[in-house]
Amino acid sequence: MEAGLEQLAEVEGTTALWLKKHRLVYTAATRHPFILSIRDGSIDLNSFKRWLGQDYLFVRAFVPFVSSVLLKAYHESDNNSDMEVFLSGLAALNDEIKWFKKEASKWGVVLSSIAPQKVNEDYCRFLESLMGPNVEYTVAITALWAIELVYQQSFAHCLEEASRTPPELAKTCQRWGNEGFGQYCRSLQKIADRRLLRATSEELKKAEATLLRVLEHEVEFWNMSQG
Ligand code: HMH
Repeated sequence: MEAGLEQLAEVEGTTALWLKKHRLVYTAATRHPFILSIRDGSIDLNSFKRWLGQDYLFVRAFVPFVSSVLLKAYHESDNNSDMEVFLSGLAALNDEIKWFKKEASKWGVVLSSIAPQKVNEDYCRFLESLMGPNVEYTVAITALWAIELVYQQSFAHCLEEASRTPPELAKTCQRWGNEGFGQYCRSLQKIADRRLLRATSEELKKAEATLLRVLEHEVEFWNMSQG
């Protein structure tokens, strides 16, 4: 990294700098029309149901990805507490999968008969590409942080004072928009920033490119859900 940027990274954090640098795609991912339609109450419930079924499949692929990050932390991390952050993430995902099943039955969505759409398959394949032992811990934690951040920022937006989120979707928004999940995202960000400060320029390049790919996949996922 250049000298000036390096100092800025220490103060602000590399991840915050990257979000500023890539704010167009970041905003596209966190203020997507699908999310805005939840927020203003105009959401088409078929879109919501499509999102619900597809996201259940995504989360099933996301669990092994988070496990792979935990495994990397066990082998590579310079900080003991990283592993505990991922373990709490996995515990939350256990709860989340149960929630998806309950929510799906409430909406009459039959999870066992849902086929992944191509956009979802592409995203899951991308996750798989990040699971291998050849992918650095720093790159993987950057991806994990970004994936969680998009949902946290998106759904928190639907819970703000001025929002008109339909009551039957409030629980969904709280799942990712609640303060505890916000705290989890900040823990992930802190780990990512700590690692990025010590990363080689090669790793930095890979991590930044991975962040961009995540944001693009997230935009595509919302597009797919909206239909
Ligand atoms: C597509 N991105 C997608 N689904 C999720 N459940 C999350 C992020 C956050 O867990």
